[in-house]
Amino acid sequence: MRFDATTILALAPLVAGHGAVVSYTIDGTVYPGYTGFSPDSSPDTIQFQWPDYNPTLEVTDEKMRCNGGTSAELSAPIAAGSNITATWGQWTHSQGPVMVWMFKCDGDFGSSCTGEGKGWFKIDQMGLTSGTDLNSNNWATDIVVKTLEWSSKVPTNLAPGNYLIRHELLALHQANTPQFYAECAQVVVSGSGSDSVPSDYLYEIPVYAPQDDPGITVDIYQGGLTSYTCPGGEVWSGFQ
Ligand SMILES: *[C@@H]1O[C@H](CO)[C@@H](O)[C@H](O)[C@H]1NC(C)=O
Ligand SMILES: [Cu+2]
Repeated sequence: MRFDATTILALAPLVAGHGAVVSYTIDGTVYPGYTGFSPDSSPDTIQFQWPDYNPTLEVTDEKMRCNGGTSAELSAPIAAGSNITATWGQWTHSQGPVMVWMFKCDGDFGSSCTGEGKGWFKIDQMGLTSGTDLNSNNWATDIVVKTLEWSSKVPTNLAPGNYLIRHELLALHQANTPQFYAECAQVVVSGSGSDSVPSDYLYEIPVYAPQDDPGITVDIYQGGLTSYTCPGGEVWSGFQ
């Protein structure tokens, strides 16, 4: 294929503006993620493959769960109580929350653990980082703009087992046009914890909140708003 201007224009939507998690760091070890756009030559990773890093716009879209990926070949060990740091290849939107979710597999990874069912729970989230002004850069996603990273603690008392971990950025820079970006990876949690999450804190993805949830359909420019609540509930306070 000849690379002419038309080809470049056709590829441009894939590389402009948005972003995806491209690696994970756990206890100093870097686990490369899916590199995208080259499935045939991509090495095995702990991350679900994804077809593009365009935004997901509707809460009911299947891509909400893991950006279209279904499973990965590898998994990474993590001790309960350790942090996992996700790294994005690029990210440019400074308004919106970061939410990190996990899902306990019944057994093995692969086709028996695709994240279907009411099993997703949050381990970490942040909306505004400070102040009360939604029309500002005081948002968790601005930390990702500046560092291309987000670090989260896997709860110390989380029961050991195979888990999916899902990093979600929700970009709110276009009024009433939310953009979701989510990727998933496979981790094996070790430890002696016994916490399983109360069912009130478990969600199905999709759909963890209605499209008209005020945390999703919000005009950050309208004025008068002084607080922001992430959609999909709180991190369970019983976690340690
Ligand atoms: C570990 O993750 C927590 C959030 O769960 C964060 O507050 C803390 O800063 C992280 N620690 C490091 C060393 O990144
Ligand atoms: Cu974008």
